[in-house]
Amino acid sequence: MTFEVNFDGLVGPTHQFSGLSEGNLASLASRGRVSDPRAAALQGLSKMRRLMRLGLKQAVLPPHERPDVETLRRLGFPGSDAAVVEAAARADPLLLANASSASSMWTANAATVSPSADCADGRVHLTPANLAAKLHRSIEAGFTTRALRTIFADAGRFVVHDPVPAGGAMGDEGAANHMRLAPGHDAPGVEVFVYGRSAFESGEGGRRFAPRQAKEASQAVARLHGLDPSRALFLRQARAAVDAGAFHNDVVAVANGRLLLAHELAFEDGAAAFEAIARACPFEIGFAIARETQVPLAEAVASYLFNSQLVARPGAGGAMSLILPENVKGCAASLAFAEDLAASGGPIDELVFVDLRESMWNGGGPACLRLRVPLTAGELRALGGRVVLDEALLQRLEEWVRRRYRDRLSAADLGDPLLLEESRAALDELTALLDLGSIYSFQQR
Ligand code: SUG
Repeated sequence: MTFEVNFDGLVGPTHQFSGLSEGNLASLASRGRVSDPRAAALQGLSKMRRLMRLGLKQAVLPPHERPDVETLRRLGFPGSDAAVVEAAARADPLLLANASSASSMWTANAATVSPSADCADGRVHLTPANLAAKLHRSIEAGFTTRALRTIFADAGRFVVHDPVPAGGAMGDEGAANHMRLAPGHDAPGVEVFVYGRSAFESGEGGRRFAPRQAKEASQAVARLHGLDPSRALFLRQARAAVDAGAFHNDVVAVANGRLLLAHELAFEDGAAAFEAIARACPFEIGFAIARETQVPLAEAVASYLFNSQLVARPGAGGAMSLILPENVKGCAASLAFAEDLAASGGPIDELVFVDLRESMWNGGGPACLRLRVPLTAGELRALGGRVVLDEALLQRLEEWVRRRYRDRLSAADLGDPLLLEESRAALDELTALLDLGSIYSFQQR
């Protein structure tokens, strides 16, 4: 028995809107908006409950400590922790915003995961993303590696690699640019890596936005995981998609089992890319492709239609649910496409809408918030900590959020040393709830 376990990122107490992600239209449009971290965290937990009620295994990854005092120290702000935060707020509020982002909630960017069925040594391989393209995200790699090594600690079953080297244009954005097609979670699959460009190419003038994922980083991950080269495919993201705001491939495509759901303009090679995927799969697969005439790319990016979670409900004979953001309801063409899909007699027979507005305003939909990890029953039992949710733990987490999180945060609040204190107190309590030990640096001093 193999399960799809979704590891969602718990939204951290400093969730806010600083417009940090060039190329991510929602992030830029939300700059300066007042955030509600408490609502953001509860919206995330509510999505987790929906997935659990569909019969899926649901787990969490802990938020990172923010503001990240260690990073601010490396940037030259001295003194006590409170002094560091205050000095950064005075000298460079944008740097402080970068060091305060709660972006670790988007765990589709935490790592790339290959299940044991795909890997030469029969273990589950995880490579934390270096997230080199954005300062506020690049500082996630260290703690993500630590958290994954705490949870996937059993070396007989799991390998957590180091992130691939950053620098130059060697960006790796993790599972958001990775899809897996397979006859089942337990069967060997075909892993599709989607990159924006080579790290070493030049002559990229005229682009609106720079792509984040390097081909060489994707290839390194496939090598590290010991994938069969005949079952790993590397496809280039369409420049038109990146320029339209698809900063990750999961904004325009999602796969599950034998089904790929995508926009026709997702890949640079157009129809040839879909043919290459079909050829690479030694099993039958189905495509649900939205044509530009049906759902224009700009609308797909605005609705986040393809940033849905596509999941097979356990015990439902392969029937799948599509977990969509509420935004889709406001976009007629996207909604019609999804409704047609669910009525077509294909594997998707249910649409589930979730309200994730706080995350969505930063460009994070249902699929961004989760890292999919297919695990056998034995692997599931071997996880460290207490991160797989049941209703009781979910309720404890909701109660913790209600008690510990602010419901209002603006840029000016980030310089408040009390926010750092409150966040640490919240995270300290969380490590006990999740039985993670003292994983945060502030707990180790
Ligand atoms: O990296 N937004 C994230 C959203 C990540 C979405 N993930 C996937 N598509 N898988 C990003 O652009 C915005 C933060 C800010 O602007 O404050 C941000 O980082």
